[in-house]
Amino acid sequence: MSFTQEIADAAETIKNADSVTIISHIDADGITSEAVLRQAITRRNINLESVFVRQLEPMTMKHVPDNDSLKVFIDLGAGQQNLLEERGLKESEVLIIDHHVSQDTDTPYQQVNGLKYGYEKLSAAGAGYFVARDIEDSNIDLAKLAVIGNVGDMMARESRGLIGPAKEIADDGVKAGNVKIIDGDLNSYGISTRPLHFFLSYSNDPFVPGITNDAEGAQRLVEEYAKIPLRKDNGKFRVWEDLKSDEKDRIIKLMKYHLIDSDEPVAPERLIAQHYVFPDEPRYTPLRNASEYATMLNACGRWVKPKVGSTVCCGNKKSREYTEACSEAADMLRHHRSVIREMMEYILDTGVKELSHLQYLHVGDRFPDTIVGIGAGMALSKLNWRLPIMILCYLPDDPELVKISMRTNETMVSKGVDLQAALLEASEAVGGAGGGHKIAAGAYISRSREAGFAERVNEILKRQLS
Ligand SMILES: [Mn+2]
Repeated sequence: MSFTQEIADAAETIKNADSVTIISHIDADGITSEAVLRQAITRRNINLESVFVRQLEPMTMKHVPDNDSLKVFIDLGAGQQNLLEERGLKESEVLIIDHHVSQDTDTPYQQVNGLKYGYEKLSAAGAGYFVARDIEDSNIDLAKLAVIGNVGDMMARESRGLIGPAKEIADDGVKAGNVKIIDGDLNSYGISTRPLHFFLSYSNDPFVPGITNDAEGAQRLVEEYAKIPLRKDNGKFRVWEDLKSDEKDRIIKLMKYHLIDSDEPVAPERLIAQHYVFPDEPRYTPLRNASEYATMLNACGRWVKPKVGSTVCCGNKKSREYTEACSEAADMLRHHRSVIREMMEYILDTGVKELSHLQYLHVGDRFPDTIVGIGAGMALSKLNWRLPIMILCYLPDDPELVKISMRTNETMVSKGVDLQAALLEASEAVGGAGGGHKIAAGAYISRSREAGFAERVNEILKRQLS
């Protein structure tokens, strides 16, 4: 079996189905996965129903309908095949499209998963896109959504651009005309919406002395040193996307000079990344580029309205439904940001506890567990970046569990920090479960095993850095 064969078989399975149920995850990758498949399936006039779940577990399995439709599990399912078996789902009624580690079960469910072919930087939306493209060549317009899913799942993060099959998808988007790849751009978030000086001052990985967390410093760099106007003719602040390429180059060059003042050497290439812009979306909105679009979808998911995100993704732009979904998604994004900011301020005001290789704080049940990881990442940019941050919180719907979220940065990853490995080891040792990426990871452990957990993780980080 090859990945190409898995994709072709999956396309065949879908084409032969009378009706399909998509079961997907509520984050940016899951929402774009659903939107890609939804369009590929409805374009063939196959009946379709979609279900979103926070995670696939015994409690949420009940949302999977009991009918004779083909159940397509996407962005989840590979690691929960025992649940599908327990539910009595037959091999013939299941298709899994996933990028998580697959579980061995007696029933050989049909699966598309790039992981076993070494494609670690391909998200579920990416795999789903290949299936959609196999169903019909004209589905290459859906590549744009898969780019958002890949970027949302941090597939571009380590290499500062999409690679391998995920890059092929971005190239399809260029062919389709709704994706523009911008090379050699600044590795920072908010190219379409953030006022220029804030955009630069939020840039924190790598930390740029005199610019990161210093909006005035960033403003001086733009106006005084680069001699670039901060505002447009109408008086509004410019955004990064407004800049001409020679203006961008001047700023990047100056940022590189600032890096010389770093406490320790930072490779200047770390400032550079590839961006994915969508020319068919309005300027100055989060819809305009992959990473801001992904944040908006994550906001929809985290405030439990994944279907609003999906409606935006499917982009029937003339419909009232679409317009309403866009404004609802924008509201969720605003709310999302304000709660995250509140949480970051709480972390900074309360103060973290520092261990030799870790800083941590328990926020109890003050904030929704779904945003704790992001708040941790933002707080880290204002704290000692050398110490990975760990935030513990309680879950509103499960009094037995503690959720752990960890964040670090590229510099620490390049020194050997691997949060996924650390949390996997530490949580398994206390009967919990963890996963994620080197730079960002999460875990669930029992409340009864909470004491001493930070010290346990600290020891592992110490070992990773030795
Ligand atoms: Mn995913």
